[in-house]
Amino acid sequence: MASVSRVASRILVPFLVVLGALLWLVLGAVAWAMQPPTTEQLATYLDDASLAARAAEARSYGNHLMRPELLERARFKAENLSRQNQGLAPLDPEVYTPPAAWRGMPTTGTVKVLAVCIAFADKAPVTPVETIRSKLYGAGTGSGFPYESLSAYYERASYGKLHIEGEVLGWYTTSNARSAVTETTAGREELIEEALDHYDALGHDFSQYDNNGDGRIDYILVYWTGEHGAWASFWWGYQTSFWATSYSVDGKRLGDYSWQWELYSWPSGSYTPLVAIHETGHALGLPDYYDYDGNTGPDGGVGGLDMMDANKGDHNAFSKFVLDWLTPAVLSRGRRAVSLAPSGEQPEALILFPQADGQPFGEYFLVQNRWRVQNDTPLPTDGLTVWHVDAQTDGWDYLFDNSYAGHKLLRLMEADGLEEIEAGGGADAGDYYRAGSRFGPDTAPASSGYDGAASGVRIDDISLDTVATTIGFRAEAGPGGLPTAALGLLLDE
Ligand SMILES: [Ca+2]
Ligand SMILES: [Ca+2]
Ligand SMILES: [Ca+2]
Ligand SMILES: [Ca+2]
Ligand SMILES: [Zn+2]
Repeated sequence: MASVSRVASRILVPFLVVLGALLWLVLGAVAWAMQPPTTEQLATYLDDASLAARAAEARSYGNHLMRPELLERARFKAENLSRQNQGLAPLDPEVYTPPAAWRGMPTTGTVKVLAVCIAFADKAPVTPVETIRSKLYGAGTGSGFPYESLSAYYERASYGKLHIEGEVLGWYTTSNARSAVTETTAGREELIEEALDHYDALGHDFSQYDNNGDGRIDYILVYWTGEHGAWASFWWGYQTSFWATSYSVDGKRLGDYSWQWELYSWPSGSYTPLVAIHETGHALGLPDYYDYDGNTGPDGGVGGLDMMDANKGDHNAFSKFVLDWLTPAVLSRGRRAVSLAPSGEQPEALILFPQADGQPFGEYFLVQNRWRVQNDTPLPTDGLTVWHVDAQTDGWDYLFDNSYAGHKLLRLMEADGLEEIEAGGGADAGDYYRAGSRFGPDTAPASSGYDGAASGVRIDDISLDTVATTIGFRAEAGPGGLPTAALGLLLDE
């Protein structure tokens, strides 16, 4: 009994702290992808000792891992950055083209996604379909910026590279009570197929949602009415893929889909696209950056400071790099004056890449200007965020993730030196590098690699231009790096 509660409290405490951080959220703590448990649910699961099994269920969905296709693409791009840095010709694009079967929703261009709204004989919907359509693909209803609309958010996040369009089908109401649905993967898929067959019979063209032409519909958002169930249970919110290969509609099989409530507190509340914005991040291939399990691996995720952590602000520059929305400048050797525009507005970031000569897709520091503009408007302050990325792979997956690995794939360096996130706490304004802050071998935290060796990376002389919203600073990369060449855009000396 004592050991059960000790294990449980090691899981519980970080979750509670993260839930506290969620109080930042405009729309409440109800909107993660594998949506996290509430404090009330945690108390129940501690009482009945079911928490570990539920955490295992959450892990089984795999939402904490990056899509392999993004991985391959990111590795290819990082290697080319390294080659560019050395004055070498770029690699043949064919060399690293991932298998077609790995492809998911395209990350650039015009992409059509489908939302299907399913109601039950005993659970009537509350939200008009027109409202959902406007908040997914239109201008929203004027409130909730920057989460007013799925497509508007991604238009900003991608600097106009990703245009999300689509359709909402609904409400389709089943002839039976919701309790007639079999609460298994097969039962879930049969329900979705029933709704799709209904609209197919009415003449809807589903082939338009196979944007990449691989024979599978890229991404469907499934909304359902009624009360939510227990955390990580059937009637909860998560993202997964179709198992059934026998089903097709208009010649297309089904691919990824997210499964979520119409309203968390159904029949109360009002619909928001915030969950859809996070889930679409998964459909694009991004992982969750929050910590699923305070009992294993590193703690604290990115402290809530990301759309793929606590549904907060913009996607970070690492995510945007792997999604092809920005290409960072790279400084591998020497000391340079750098000026960065806000990453909420301009596709700019800087990689301090001390291992560019040895492991081009290894470990590095990534710097971006997080001025409170566009999707970053809700963040706590203006300044630089510095990420410690360890994107080494085993040829298939990243070796590191933010839940279970030996250290994080993506770690926010805390300028205040308090290491609160690593203790399961939240990110805050103190974690931004602003005028007077420094980052280097002699600061806390230091710019060491995960092996403990000095990287030679320094950031200092930071100044914020409140008119231009740019941030100037001096950056220094390790002495062992390679010369920086042909990257004059951000590096002015
Ligand atoms: Ca059809
Ligand atoms: Ca497809
Ligand atoms: Ca963990
Ligand atoms: Ca801190
Ligand atoms: Zn998620």
